[in-house]
Formats: sequence, C-alpha cells, structure tokens
Amino acid sequence: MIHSILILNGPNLNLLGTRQPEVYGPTTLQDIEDICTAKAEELDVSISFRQTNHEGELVDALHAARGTHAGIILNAGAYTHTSVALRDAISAIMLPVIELHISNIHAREDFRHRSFIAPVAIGQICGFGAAGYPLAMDALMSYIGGTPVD
Ligand code: CA2
Repeated sequence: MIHSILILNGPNLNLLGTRQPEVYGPTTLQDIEDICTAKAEELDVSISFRQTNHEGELVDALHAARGTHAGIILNAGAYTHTSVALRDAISAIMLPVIELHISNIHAREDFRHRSFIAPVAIGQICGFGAAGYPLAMDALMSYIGGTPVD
C-alpha cells in the first residue's frame, strides 16, 4: 500500500521569493513546502518534497517514485518546454503526474506555451501562484481516489 505523493521541483525554483516577485510572487520554496506539509496533514497523506536544478536528477527521481509514491506533482520549470527525457520518464513510470506552474505559462512568452509534459500528464495547473500546489494535491488525491493504492 502506498499513501505518499512526490512533489518535485525543477531548475531555479530554489530562487523563489528572492527575485522576480512580480512574476512568481513573494513566496519562497520553503514556504511552499510548509503549505504542502499542512495540506498533507489535512488530506492524511505523506509527501516527499524535492527540488533539483539538474535534468538527470529529475529523471532519476521520477524513476525512483515507482513503488514509493502513488502520484507526482511536477513543476519541471524551464525543462517543461525542452525536455523529451522528462516526458519519456513520465511515460515510462506509469504513475499519475500533475504538471504544475506557479505562473500562467500560456499568458507569457510563446516558448512557454509549449509543454513536452502536458500530453503525458493527467492534467495541468498553472497561474495560481503558490496556491497551485495544494490545489494540485487535492486534484491528485481525488484522481487516485483518496485512499491508499497498491
Ligand atoms: O511558473 C512556473 O512555475 C515555471 O515552471 C517557472 C519556471 C519557468 O521556466 C516556467 O516557464 C514556468 C522558472 C522558475 C524560475 O524561478 C525563479 C524564481 C525567482 C527568480 C528567478 C527564477
């Protein structure tokens, strides 16, 4: 039985709250982890919250999620718009993945409109700032069924 979700954050998200608050808001990644921890208690699920700037480490974390987590919330940062490797990893692990962005990528530069991840994700949440994370947790638990999965 697995009753845990992985919340995986990609490149530069460690800088949240320190620069470009007009785009990404004032919230730090630690604040977001705290929000997710509180939400996890409400949902009675455990979480693993990670950030890495390295594409291969994101691929490794996706692979390692099999057998450990029931689903994944992925803010892949800029790799969203470039990475066939992340897309292939998501396809391979056969776990539900929600694509998450703090900003509304569709209202920004053209190159951010294309997501390699969207076609292999169960859905996408973007544009709601840090509040997108607990929204994604609700959506993922609702998708999984709100109960532990095998
Ligand atoms: O809106 C999002 O969550 C993004 O995934 C953030 C990525 C961006 O490349 C995506 O298009 C959308 C960038 C994260 C960079 O975060 C920073 C935070 C503070 C200062 C500089 C960058």
